Amino acid sequence: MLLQAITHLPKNNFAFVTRDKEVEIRLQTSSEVSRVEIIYGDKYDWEATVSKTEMLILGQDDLFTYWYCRLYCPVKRVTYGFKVYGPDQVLWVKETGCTTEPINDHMELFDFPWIHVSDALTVSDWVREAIFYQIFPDRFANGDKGNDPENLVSWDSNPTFNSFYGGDLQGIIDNLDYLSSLGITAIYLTPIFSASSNHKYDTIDYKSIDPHFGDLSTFKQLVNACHSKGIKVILDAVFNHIGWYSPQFQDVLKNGPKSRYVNWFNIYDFPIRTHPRPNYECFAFVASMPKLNTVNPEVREFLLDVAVYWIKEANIDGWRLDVANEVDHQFWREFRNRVKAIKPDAYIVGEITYFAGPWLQGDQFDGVMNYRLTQAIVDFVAEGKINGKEFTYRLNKLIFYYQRAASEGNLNLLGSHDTPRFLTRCMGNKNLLKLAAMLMFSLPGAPCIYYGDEVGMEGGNDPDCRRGMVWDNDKQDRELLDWFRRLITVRKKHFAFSRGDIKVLNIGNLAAFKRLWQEEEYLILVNPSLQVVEIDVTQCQGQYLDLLGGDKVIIDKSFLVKPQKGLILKKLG
Ligand code: ARE
Ligand code: CA
Repeated sequence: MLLQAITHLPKNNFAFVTRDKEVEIRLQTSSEVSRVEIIYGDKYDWEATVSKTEMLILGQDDLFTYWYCRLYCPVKRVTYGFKVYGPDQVLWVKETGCTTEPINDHMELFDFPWIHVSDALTVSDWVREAIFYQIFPDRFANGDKGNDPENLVSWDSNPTFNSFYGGDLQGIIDNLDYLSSLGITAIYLTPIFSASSNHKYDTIDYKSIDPHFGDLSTFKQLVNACHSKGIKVILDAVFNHIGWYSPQFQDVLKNGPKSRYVNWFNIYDFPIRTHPRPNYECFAFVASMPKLNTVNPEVREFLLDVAVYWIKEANIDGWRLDVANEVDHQFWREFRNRVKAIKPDAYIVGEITYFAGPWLQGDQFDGVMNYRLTQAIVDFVAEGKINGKEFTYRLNKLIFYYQRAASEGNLNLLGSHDTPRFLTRCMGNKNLLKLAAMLMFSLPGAPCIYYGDEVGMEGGNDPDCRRGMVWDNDKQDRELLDWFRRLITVRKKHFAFSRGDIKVLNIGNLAAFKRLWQEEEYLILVNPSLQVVEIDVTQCQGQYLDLLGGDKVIIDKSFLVKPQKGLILKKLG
């Protein structure tokens, strides 16, 4: 048996609180392990409490098998070890190592000392069940010509880095019925505070709405109108850096080392230069975005006040955190405490394109923009760079590396204002976009539609992915819109998709997984390839209802999934 493949440590993604008195324990072994039992008990009452239970397979890939179980622990603590069945031997896995010695007492085992729900990462029901819609305000709808910037370009022209389209908050208010009828329950707006650029990531004043978008009163109207339709609103917190034209950075430019804001930034030397590269810390090497020194208590207080202000003043429902992984963890811990103190179910979602486990332990974010999943779906569905098997492996890893609540609290997306649009990535092949959407709407995590994807908008990298929203019915792909509407309806109607367990299957060269909720069972099969895929039916025989097509489907001795075809099936009986 490959001993070095056996991996476990309490806390983090291997052992975490799921709810009061319950922990989920996971173990990674080599794929040759056929069975694992967990031996567990209360260390203060070992003899009387020690028991044993079978672990289940969460997923498998070419190298590993990922095991899990949930333990109910009435005394809120648990000490445990594993019995691992390999091809040639049975071993006991303890914190002190792997031995052939059975577990006799608790001394050498793993310990989860106390189950504190207050330490757990938990996900609000509204987030897990939400259907998000991302809006880039300058490009969604122009509802007020009176606030238009000078030098507007025409709505259907191709974006450049500096073009303004005139979209605003009133435009969003005017189109809330559209979002409602689509089934949207939350919107995420990229920055709306005063800033010079069209994207507004270079903040001038965090407490005022950019005049091109409206004012405080328009924003309050927007939030109220959303709330009355059951739509939550989250804003973009750009706290890693501030804008060149902010009063703070302007003061530093003017007064140099004597500026009272000099310690708000990390400036290497004076005078300030921007070429060949800025001589101060900034976002990437972007001179117009000087990085804030969030270790400075004054800066922290300034930003935390902003976070609280918009919840109190306008009743927003959460924050998306820009460049979240480049701001210190301590700042985010304070941020969480302050935000949750006034709105416990506020959604805090970080922008992290890499593995985000350290931010998803319960003390910082509720979820992250799940770009790792986006990438897997792009590679598998849009670009065909990986096959079904490799996609399954990546999905397994994502599920195993994150706590369950993190997977459910992540924001799943097919693209954003920073990436090419999905339809463009699949060279306009609408079938592939439909399959990708099927995955997004049936996996754990809140799906987020990037404005216009639902009507077939295209666009390459930034800034091309930020074209004006297509409102003309004749130019919208109504059939695609209907597909999105149906997927949203299915997701909302069946709780399994937002709350159920997931079991990824390796049953052929396609994406296949089950969602399980109470007595209900769903099977999702997605084949973006140009080949017919025959699946191994042993794990999924039965009668199903096709939730999108409405037909009855029988999976019996053999079953074929057609090329570029997907199914969302509900098991009958
Ligand atoms: C734009 C162009 C640049 C150009 C620059 C010129 O994209 O190519 O050089 O303009 O001024 C905002 C604007 C952008 C603008 C940028 C800088 O929206 O249009 O750039 O400011 O002025 C990484 C970070 C991630 C970050 C992306 C952009 O990890 O945090 O880069 N995303 C946020 C926002 C952006 C925003 C900023 C940060 C800055 O969502 O919209 O940009 O506030 C791979 C990498 C990631 C990388 C990602 C890029 O996945 O692994 O690390 O993300 O690509 O999408
Ligand atoms: Ca306008």
